[in-house]
Amino acid sequence: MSTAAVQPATQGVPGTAAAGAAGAQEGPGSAPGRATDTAALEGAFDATVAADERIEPRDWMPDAYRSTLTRQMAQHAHSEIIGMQPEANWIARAPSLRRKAILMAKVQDEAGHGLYLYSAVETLGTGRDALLDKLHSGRQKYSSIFNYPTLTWADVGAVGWLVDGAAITNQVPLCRCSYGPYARAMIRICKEESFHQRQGYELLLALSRGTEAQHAMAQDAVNRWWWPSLMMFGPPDGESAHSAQSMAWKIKRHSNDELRQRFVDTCVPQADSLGLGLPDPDLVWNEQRGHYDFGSIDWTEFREVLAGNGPCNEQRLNQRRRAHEEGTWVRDAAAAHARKHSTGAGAARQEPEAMA
Ligand code: BYC
Repeated sequence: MSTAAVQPATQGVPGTAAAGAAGAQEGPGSAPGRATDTAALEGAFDATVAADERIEPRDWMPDAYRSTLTRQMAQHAHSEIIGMQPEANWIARAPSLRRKAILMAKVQDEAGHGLYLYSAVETLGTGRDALLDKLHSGRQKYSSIFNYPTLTWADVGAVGWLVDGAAITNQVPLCRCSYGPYARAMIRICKEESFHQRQGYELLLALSRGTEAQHAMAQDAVNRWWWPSLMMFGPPDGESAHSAQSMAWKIKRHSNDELRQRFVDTCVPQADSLGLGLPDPDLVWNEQRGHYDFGSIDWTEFREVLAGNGPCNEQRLNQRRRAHEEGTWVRDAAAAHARKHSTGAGAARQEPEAMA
């Protein structure tokens, strides 16, 4: 999609809920008329959200809704793209052709997820160049999890099982997000994430049932990835700046702590089946709550990673900037090709038709 073609769509268009409300305008330009217009637009927006229908790009939406979505979706897109790096680290060293083919497909899927999401953010009026600029200059975040290193082959399994597992837990509810393009992108992404999670689980199972050294390697990877995976869900509810409003707008359907608990409850029996332990002595079933209790998360570590001081923050951003620079010729070539087809050869081909 051309970034230049995308403008913030702040006006309702015919056939949408917000446009219906805009149709109820009073005298154009008059102050009381403007106030009524805004109230009607807000009413239509609120009604759409309350009815569990989708807000679409050309519908009127509050500025804060637009900027919250732009922030979350952009950071989600950045996470997918940066998230290619830790696993790509192992493509050339995968232990078999089968494992290499699977890992390449997974990393390519992540590039695809980033692209669906960047396209979805563009429908809110911010172009891809501006989004990438914010990532490269550190003004927008990406998921904390990708600032940890993949030290052994077993880490590829742990990332698939735990990181993709956490991502699915977070993203399945996003398929019902109130913003249509995000919800639709998430449906497709979640299908692919399920494959990713299963490949990680299957890889870890093979190692766990392998030699003693392979089992130990799998356990070590799970020990290192468990706590950072729990941090993926964001700060505790009491410290989550955006949750309350995002839930009221039905962007988020569950709080950070609810999803974290759901993830823990899912993982414990899976770890048992894998024959691997989880590195938390406080992990215990609580009959009364109907959930597992778990130990406290090191939020100082989380904040440090967000502040840029994780083990790989610098490496990840430098690699991303380098990849962007090295891809300049590809973007230039694609733009030249698009220009040629909109003005030159393409236009010439259309002439006879136009004359007919
Ligand atoms: N890492 O008020 P809160 C994948 C920030 S990739 C970094 O709770 P919110 C995969 C948060 O942004 C999947 N930052 O925020 C790819 C906010 O800061 P700003 C990635 C975090 O938005 C490749 C501040 O902390 N998934 O699956 O209501 C290979 C306060 O937080 C994190 C998504 O992006 C974090 N973990 O809730 C394998 C899902 N947590 O923006 C796998 C979509 C919080 O004000 N995103 N922050 O500067 C979401 O669901 C929500 O944005 C979050 C946070 C749950 C992450």
